[in-house]
Amino acid sequence: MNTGKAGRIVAAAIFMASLVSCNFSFGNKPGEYESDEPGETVGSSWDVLTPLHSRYTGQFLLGNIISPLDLNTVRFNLLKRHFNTVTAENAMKPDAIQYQRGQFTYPDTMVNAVLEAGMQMHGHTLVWHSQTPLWMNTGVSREQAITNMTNHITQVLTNFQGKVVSWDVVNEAMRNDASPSTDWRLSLRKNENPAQSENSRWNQIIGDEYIELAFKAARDADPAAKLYYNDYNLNMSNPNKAYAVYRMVKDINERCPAYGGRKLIDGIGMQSHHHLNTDPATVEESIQLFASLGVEIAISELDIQAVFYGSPYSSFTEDAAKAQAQKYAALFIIFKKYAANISRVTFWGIDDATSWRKESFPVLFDKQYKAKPAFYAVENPNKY
Ligand code: 9MR
Repeated sequence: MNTGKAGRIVAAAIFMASLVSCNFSFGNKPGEYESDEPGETVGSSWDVLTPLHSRYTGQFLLGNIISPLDLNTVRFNLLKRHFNTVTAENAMKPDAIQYQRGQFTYPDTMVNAVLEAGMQMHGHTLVWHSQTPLWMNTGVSREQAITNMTNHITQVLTNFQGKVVSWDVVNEAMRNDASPSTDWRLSLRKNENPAQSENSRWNQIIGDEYIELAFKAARDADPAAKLYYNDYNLNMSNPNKAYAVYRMVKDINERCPAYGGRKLIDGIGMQSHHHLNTDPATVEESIQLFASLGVEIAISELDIQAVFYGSPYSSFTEDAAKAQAQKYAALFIIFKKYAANISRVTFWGIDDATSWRKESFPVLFDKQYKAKPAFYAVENPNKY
C-alpha cells in the first residue's frame, strides 16, 4: 500500500512519539534479540550473564557435562553459575570406573565438588556396548556376564548412593536401523548385525533380558535413584527407533513387578544430538509419545550442529549462528510446553572448542566462554 508522503510523515511522528513516551519494543527480527538483562549484550562473557538455569526454575533442571579436569578451573565456575545439574561426559562409563575386574576408580572428588557447589549429579552410564572393558562380556559364560554386569551396577550405585540422583542404566540398546515390527526385541543391537557399530555383546551373550536385569539390579542397589533408558535419534525422524523404545519401556514396565509402586524404568533420555535440519515437530511428537507412558523425559545430551555435511553453512558465519539460535529457541519453546513431563535438559558440551563435535560449533558458548546467539535463544526462547 502506498500511503503517500503525508502518511509517511504521520507514521514517522507516531513512531518518534512512541519512542519517547514508552518502552518501545522494535519487535526483534529473528537473530536480533537483545537481552532484557541490564549489562548483557550479545557476546557477553559467561561471568556477567544471569544464571541460565534461573530461567527454568520450577520447569526443569538445566545441565551440562563435566570432567574431573574441570575442577578448580573457569569451566567449573561456569557450570556452577549457569547449570544446576551435571553429567559426567566420560568419567562414569564402565571403562572409566572398572577397567580391570574388581578395581574401581570412582570420580568421588568430582562428585563431591559438584554437590558442594549445589548442583545435582546424573550418572552416565552403566550398561553400554561401547566404552566397556572386554573382560565384562567377552569370552565369558552367560552366567558370568550377568554377574559382571549386575555386580558393576551394584558396586557403582552403592558407592554413589545419596549422591547421584539418577542413572542412565542402559545406553543405546536399539539399532539405528530399528525394525518396524511391534516386537521391540527385533530392534535391539546384537552381534549378529553385520555393522560393527551396531553390535552389543551384552545382548549377544545374555539375551534381550539383559535390559530388565540391569534395571532390577539398579533398583535393588539404590531404590531412591531415578532409572533411565537413554538413546539417540529418538525424535520422529526415525519413527521405528522411537517406537521400539516406546514399546520396550511399556513392555518392561508392565511385565516387571512394581517396586514400591514405582515403575522399573522411571524415564527415557532423549539424547538430542541435533542439527539445523532437525524438524522441531518431530521432537514434539516423540515427547508426546513417551509422556503417554507416564515416565519422565530427560533431554539428556542436547547440541545442535551448525556446520556439517548437508548444512547450508560451510563455516560458522553470523547467519549460521542465528539459524542455530532459532533452532534452539524452537526446541526450548517445546520443552517449556512439556515442562510437566521433562525433568532435565542437559547440554552436551560447555563450549564449542571442547565439544565432541567441535567442528560443527554446536553449543552455547564459544571457545572464550562468551555467549553465542544460542545462549540468548535459550535464555528467552519466546522473545528470540
Ligand atoms: O562426549 C563423549 C566423548 O568424549 C567420547 O569420546 C565418546 C566415546 O564414545 O562419548 C561421547 O559421549 C557420548 C555419550 O557417552 C553417549 N551418547 C553419545 C555421546 C557423543 O558421542
